[in-house]
Amino acid sequence: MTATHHDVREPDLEAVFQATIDADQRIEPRDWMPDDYRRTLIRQIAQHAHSEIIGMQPEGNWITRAPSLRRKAILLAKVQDEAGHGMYLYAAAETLGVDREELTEKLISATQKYSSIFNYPTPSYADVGVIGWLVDGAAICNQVPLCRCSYGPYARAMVRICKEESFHQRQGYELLLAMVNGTPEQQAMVQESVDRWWWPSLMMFGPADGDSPNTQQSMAWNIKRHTNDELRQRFVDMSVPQAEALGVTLPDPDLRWNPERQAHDFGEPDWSEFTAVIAGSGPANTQRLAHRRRAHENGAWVREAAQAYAEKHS
Ligand code: BYC
Repeated sequence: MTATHHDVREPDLEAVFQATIDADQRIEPRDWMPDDYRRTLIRQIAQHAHSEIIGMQPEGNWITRAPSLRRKAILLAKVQDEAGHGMYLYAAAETLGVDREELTEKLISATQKYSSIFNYPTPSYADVGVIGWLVDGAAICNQVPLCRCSYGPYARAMVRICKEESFHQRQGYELLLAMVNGTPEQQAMVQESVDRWWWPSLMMFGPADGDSPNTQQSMAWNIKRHTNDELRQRFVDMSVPQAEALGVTLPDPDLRWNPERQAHDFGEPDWSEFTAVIAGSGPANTQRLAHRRRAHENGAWVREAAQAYAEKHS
């Protein structure tokens, strides 16, 4: 049998890929990459994009009921940023050879995941502040290291996203500061909301390291730079002084400073809840996907018109 050009070149290409990773440099769309590297990135970037799009819903719930014009303008801007983040991320995924249409189909048919956190309801206006503080805070912890991800288009998208996420976190914290300095009812609303969001925020970092099938390989490829547990610890350590400044209690009786480790010890999230939520039976999974599906169907005429316009002008 004669070796094809492809067979001869493959070991060289793989060596070039590995040398690029070893030198901590970037892989770009036209570079050769192993199939599993491509698959892992498509999986993670698609999930990330879907999370941004589904993540518009919990807070979007409050746009029409924000208590002032100022709060409404801030919230509108934040939710629009999330749509933008979804777009940057779908565009990054498209450089790997998938298209957005196909990814959207996978989202609305529930064959690709999105973050567990967006399957919880937002019954209280304090949730807008707590999502900004804790959920966007956790997102920043997780996403800042992704700015150094080995895949160029993803890393570059993350730089912009992280800048905007910092604004999101500040707006949440500023809202909470106003509420904790308000009436006793407002203070109680903040505490009640923190009680609901603390544990789901810790779950955003994914399963414990021993139960995370993807971490090791993703770290070897410089896609992930830290393990799930490392980032969860960093988030807890960051949140404790912020909770103190707000005068709220984090709902974990095991949370305390450990001087030996120079870090906080904390309790174990309820992993059975996490598993149920990512399997589709969280409190708002059905509602979130139904809403997304409806929005997609209602937007069909816009996509058709845009397509017809593009064809006319091509
Ligand atoms: N929720 O081996 P593991 C945002 C899945 S957007 C659902 O540790 P990996 C924001 C995981 O996918 C927030 N699924 O996986 C937006 C895997 O399943 P598959 C989203 C989860 O990939 C709007 C399995 O469990 N952020 O912040 O190495 C408003 C085993 O896990 C979750 C990102 O997407 C979860 N929480 O690590 C406000 C960041 N955790 O795919 C805020 C980018 C795990 O094998 N993603 N799973 O079926 C990542 O950094 C990583 O993908 C993760 C998981 C750390 C999340």
